[in-house]
Amino acid sequence: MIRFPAISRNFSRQWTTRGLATAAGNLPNSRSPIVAKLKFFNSVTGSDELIPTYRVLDGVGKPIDGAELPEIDEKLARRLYENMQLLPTLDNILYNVQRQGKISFYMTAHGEEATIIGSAAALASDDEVLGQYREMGVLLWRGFGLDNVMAQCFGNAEDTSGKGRQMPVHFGSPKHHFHTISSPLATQIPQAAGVAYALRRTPGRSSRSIAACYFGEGAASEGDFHAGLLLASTIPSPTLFIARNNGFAISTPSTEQFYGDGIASRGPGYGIDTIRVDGNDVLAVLGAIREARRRCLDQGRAVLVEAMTYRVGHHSTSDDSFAYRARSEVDDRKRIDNPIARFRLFMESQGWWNAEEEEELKARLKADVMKAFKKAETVKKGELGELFTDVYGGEEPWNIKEHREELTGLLRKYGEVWEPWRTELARFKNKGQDLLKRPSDS
Ligand SMILES: Cc1ncc(C[n+]2csc(CCOP(=O)(O)OP(=O)(O)O)c2C)c(N)n1
Ligand SMILES: [Mg+2]
Repeated sequence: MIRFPAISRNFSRQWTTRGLATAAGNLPNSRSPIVAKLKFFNSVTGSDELIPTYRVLDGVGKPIDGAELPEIDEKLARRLYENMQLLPTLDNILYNVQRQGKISFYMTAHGEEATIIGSAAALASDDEVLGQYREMGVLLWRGFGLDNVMAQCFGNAEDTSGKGRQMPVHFGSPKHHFHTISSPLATQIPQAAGVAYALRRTPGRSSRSIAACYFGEGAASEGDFHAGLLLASTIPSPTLFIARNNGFAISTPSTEQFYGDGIASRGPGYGIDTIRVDGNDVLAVLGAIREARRRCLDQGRAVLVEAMTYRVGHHSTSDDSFAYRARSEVDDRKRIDNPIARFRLFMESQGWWNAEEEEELKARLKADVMKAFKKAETVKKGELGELFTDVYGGEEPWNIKEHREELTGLLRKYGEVWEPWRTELARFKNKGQDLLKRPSDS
């Protein structure tokens, strides 16, 4: 039997009716109906209109006319709100901690709290998550905890993500089904299609778990984006692609990243169910991701969600975004459709929140973050020799051995006698003695 591409499947029902079978002609690889008009198209809506954006709340937290509110009770609403508020609390403190030189790097999620927390809440806690780097909120939602966040950012001996060997915010936690972040953009996209395929083939997880893959609209310019979507579409797997369209890839505005209708327009090209959602409306994100997840499992196929948001913060601590965008634009975006303020107004309208609770929450979150920060600051880095472990499985290769021996030699030469080395070594557990005490390599 000839298998036709998924994109033609809308016609397959009509194919069975005699009249359309003739109208479809005898094309070699498609059931595309035959027309006599010379008509080009450049829109996936079929009406030359932009893909619409699904929204539930207006800018001041009131359900819009005809809005389909996702099922939510007071307890879940509070949890959503507290987690959304935790992100800027952590971001503000860690951003400043980087400025003080205590950690080397940081990335905030300012402006994207609803996209991150709304989607985290819609996933099952053991769905596999492959993030880009701005999705720390998903880990926090799953109970990773502030101490683990701090340990990773400080790269200290308690860092369970990578023993202090990764840049800050490159979290990973098998326990929380959160795959380790890697800096090269978009690598997680084809990996997610593979993870979802593995889930499909794993008894006990098949039809129960999905792979959720986050990426920015900038990363979607990489070839890996197309490879990943094609893979998930042709070798079907429950992969939920979540594009955070926050308007920028560092200094490149989204207007310069694509000419088509955003990222969503690409989904139907791969035969993938797609929706565009207001990423600053946590209820819209919750509803859209829940339905997207249901479809992933129901059909065993990929789904694409494009969340429209705005990166309020600088790209990272290495960036000054006012070099390429106006301060006034950012100030406007902080006010318009602010994801946190908007949801707070909704909560208040339901009688689920008030000014007193707001004050108490902010004070509590700040105290919690400060406590974790102060603790992490005092913990030493792991043993220096850990630098060379876990890189490869099996026997240690010659190049790693050579590096370790070179460092050991330098330690012998400078470790005690040169002040910068003494100071640096004092930050490590055992001050590098683990390397010096190793039995001779040769
Ligand atoms: C393959 C690759 N190219 C370039 C970079 C440098 N880089 C890091 S983040 C970034 C911007 C990504 O933008 P986007 O995907 O929209 O995510 P956002 O930062 O907006 O969340 C770039 C170009 C990289 N890390 N990897
Ligand atoms: Mg972006």
